[in-house]
Amino acid sequence: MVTFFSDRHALHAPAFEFFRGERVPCFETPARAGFVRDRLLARGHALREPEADSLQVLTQVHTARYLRFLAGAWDHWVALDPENAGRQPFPSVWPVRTLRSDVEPDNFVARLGLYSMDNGSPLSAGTWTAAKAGADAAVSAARCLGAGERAVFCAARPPGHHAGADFMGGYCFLNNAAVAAQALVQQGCERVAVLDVDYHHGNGTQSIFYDRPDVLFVSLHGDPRTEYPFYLGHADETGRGAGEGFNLNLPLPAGSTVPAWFDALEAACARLARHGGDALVVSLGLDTFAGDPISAFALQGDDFSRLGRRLARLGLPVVFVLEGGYAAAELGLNAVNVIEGFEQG
Ligand code: SP5
Ligand code: ZN
Repeated sequence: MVTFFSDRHALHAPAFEFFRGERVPCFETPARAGFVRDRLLARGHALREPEADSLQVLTQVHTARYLRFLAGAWDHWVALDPENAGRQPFPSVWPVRTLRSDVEPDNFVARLGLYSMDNGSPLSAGTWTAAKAGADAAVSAARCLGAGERAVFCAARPPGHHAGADFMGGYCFLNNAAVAAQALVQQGCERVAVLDVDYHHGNGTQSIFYDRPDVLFVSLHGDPRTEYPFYLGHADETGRGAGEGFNLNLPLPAGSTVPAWFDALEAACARLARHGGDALVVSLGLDTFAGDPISAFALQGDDFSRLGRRLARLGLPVVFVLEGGYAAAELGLNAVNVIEGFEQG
C-alpha cells in the first residue's frame, strides 16, 4: 500500500506528561513511528515523503488564530525566558463556562489554555513542523485517491483526532483525518465518511463536521462516561442542522470483549454502506490492542487483520490515518496487519 512517512515526526518529542500529579514519560513517543516504519519496510511496503503543502486545507479545518498560535507557540514560549528551551509549556487556566474565549489574551499561558482542551498535550520545539508533516501526508493521500489509488496509509504522528477547529488535546495538534476528508471534498468527492476506530472518541473530528451532511462521522470507542475525552462521544450525538443524522457514536464499556467490538464495527459498517459516498477516511487508532497501557479493549494481532479485511469489503477508496496506540513495540505489527488485511480483503 502507498504509505506516506516523514522523518519530521521526530521533531515532536516532549519528554513527559502528568499522571496523578506525577511527571511520567510520554506515552506518545517518536519510537512509535519508528516501530511502524521498521515493520512496513520489513514487509516490503515502500515509504513516500509527503509532497503536498496542506496549508490551504488546514485553513478550512482549523481557525486562522489557532494555526497562527500553534505555528509560533514554541518561539513565544522561549521568548519569555531562554531557559524555557529546556522546559515544556503546559496550560494552567481555561475559558470554561461564563469565561470569554473570543478575546485572545496577550499572556502566553493564557493563550495556551484558550487553545487546549487538557493539560495532556505537551508541546516541544518541533511540534508545529511534525504536525504539519502529518497534515501534508493527509493531503498527499487524498490526492493519491484522486489519481485512482485504492488505499493509502499516513504513518504520521503526533495523532490528530482530538484536535478541534481551534484547540489541541489528547496528544493531538492538527486533525489529520479531518484534513484528509476536507481535501477529498475539495477535490470533488461529494460524500465522504470518516470511521474512527481509536479507543478514544474522536471529539475533534466529530465537532469539525458536526453541522455538515457531506462528511459522515462514525466512531466506536470507550464510553466517555469513564474514558477520555469524557465530554463528548455519547450515542445521542447525531449531528446538528444540515448535519443531523450524519454523526454516529457507538460507545462501548471499558473492558468490552472482542466479539462486542466487532458487533459495533458491523453497525458502523452498515451506516457507512447506507451513506455510500466516494471515499472513506479511517482514523486508525491501535490503542484497542489488549496490551495497550492506557486503554481497555482486548483486540489481538489477528483482530487487526480482520478489521482490515472487513473495511476492504466496503468497496470504498480509503485513506488510513494513524492515531493512537501506545504498546509501541507491537504498534508496527498491528498497523501492518490492518494494511495487509485490507489488501487481501
Ligand atoms: C490519540 C489518543 O489516543 N489520545 C489519547 C489521549 C489520552 N489522554 C489521557 C491519558 C490518561 C492516561 N491514563 C492512564 C490510565 C491508566 N490506567
Ligand atoms: Zn486513543
